[in-house]
Amino acid sequence: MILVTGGAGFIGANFVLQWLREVGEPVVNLDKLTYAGNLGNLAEVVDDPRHIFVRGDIADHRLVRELLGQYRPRAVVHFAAESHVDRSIHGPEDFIQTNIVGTFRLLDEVRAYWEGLKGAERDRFRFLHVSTDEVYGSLGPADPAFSETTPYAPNSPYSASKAASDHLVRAYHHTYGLPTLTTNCSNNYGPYQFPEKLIPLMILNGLTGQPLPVYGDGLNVRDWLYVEDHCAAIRRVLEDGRVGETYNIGGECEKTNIDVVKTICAILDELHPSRRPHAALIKYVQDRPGHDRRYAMDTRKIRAELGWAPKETFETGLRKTVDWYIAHRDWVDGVTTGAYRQWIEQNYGNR
Ligand code: NAD
Ligand code: TDX
Repeated sequence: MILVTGGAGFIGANFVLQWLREVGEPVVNLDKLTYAGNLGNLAEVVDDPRHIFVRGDIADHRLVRELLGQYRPRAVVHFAAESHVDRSIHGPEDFIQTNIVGTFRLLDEVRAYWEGLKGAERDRFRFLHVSTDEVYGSLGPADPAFSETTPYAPNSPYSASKAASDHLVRAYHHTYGLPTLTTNCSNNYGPYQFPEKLIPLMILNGLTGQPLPVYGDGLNVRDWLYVEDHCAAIRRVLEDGRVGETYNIGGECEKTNIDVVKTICAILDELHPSRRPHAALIKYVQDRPGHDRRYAMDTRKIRAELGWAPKETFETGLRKTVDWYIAHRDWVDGVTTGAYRQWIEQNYGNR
């Protein structure tokens, strides 16, 4: 049994689905179902007895203690977070509460649980913390990619809150010996991503003929990774990563935002032709405050130590993603009309 937090979100849900398909070990999935959590992401496993869903907050000491005591997981994989940079600029409070206070409370309960384990159970226990490349700050055009020893320099309330959570995880290892692992990953894309993030927003706006808002000059650079490749990397780190270490994960696939948007437009022109080319919808808009210019990940450590490498290229992954959004109109409608939210409140509102 493993305990996953945030497993109804984009990456967490992809992880749970891949885990049940390829590993098969049961999962307890603790998720608060914020606006970003969607049980529709887990429809495939709704009747699967290996998946136990619990609606709740990682900051709820008592609930976390109960779940650890009841299910006795051999590992905790921690995805739960507020994840959107723009939201963190407009309202940082939730980011501090979940990403910092929530991670702290979770760590504290996990520490007490781990300290109570004995022998082999205690030796094999792991706490894996899922984090981001944004903690390292912003690169200039000629700077080398971020490595695991790049100093932290977060620039947004989101990245500052993730950096704080990374430091807490580090401290729990160094101070209490908790067997932690931290992964820092670049920008993900793929199925089930909430359409506030660049790629699904552009796909859905393109499909419905709405403007494609590109921030600033469109030349900010991100390093893109298909979500299934990220999930596979997390599994490798969980199984064979060295305790106390951090591992950078990324596609080594740097693209300017405008390139990404134009590539999406070209795929849409082919798969969903319209009267005018989709690129005519591109609209340059006001820049994000404090917008980091460039992220790039040096992934030599995970490749050399754990033999991980991405399977998808940007071209194959992006095409699959556009296909997925076109083929899953029900999911898209649920997310865009708020129907899934109503369903969650009806089914989970009182728990
Ligand atoms: P997401 O916003 O899609 O999902 C977050 C999930 O966490 C949601 O299901 C939400 O309901 C849940 N959650 C939020 N607050 C909670 C709380 N207090 N208690 C329990 N559950 C809570 O995020 P994502 O894009 O899937 O990101 C998952 C993790 O990966 C995050 O930690 C994020 O920082 C990290 N990450 C994301 C990316 C990316 O490109 N999306 C890249 C690198 C790292
Ligand atoms: O409408 C848009 N127009 C635009 O130009 C949006 C939503 C974004 N952008 C730009 C901003 C970024 O340079 O596209 C780039 C990607 O933006 P986001 O999808 O918001 O991602 P980013 O800010 O890079 O952060 C993401 O990657 C790292 C995730 O949201 C984080 O959770 C993760 O840690």
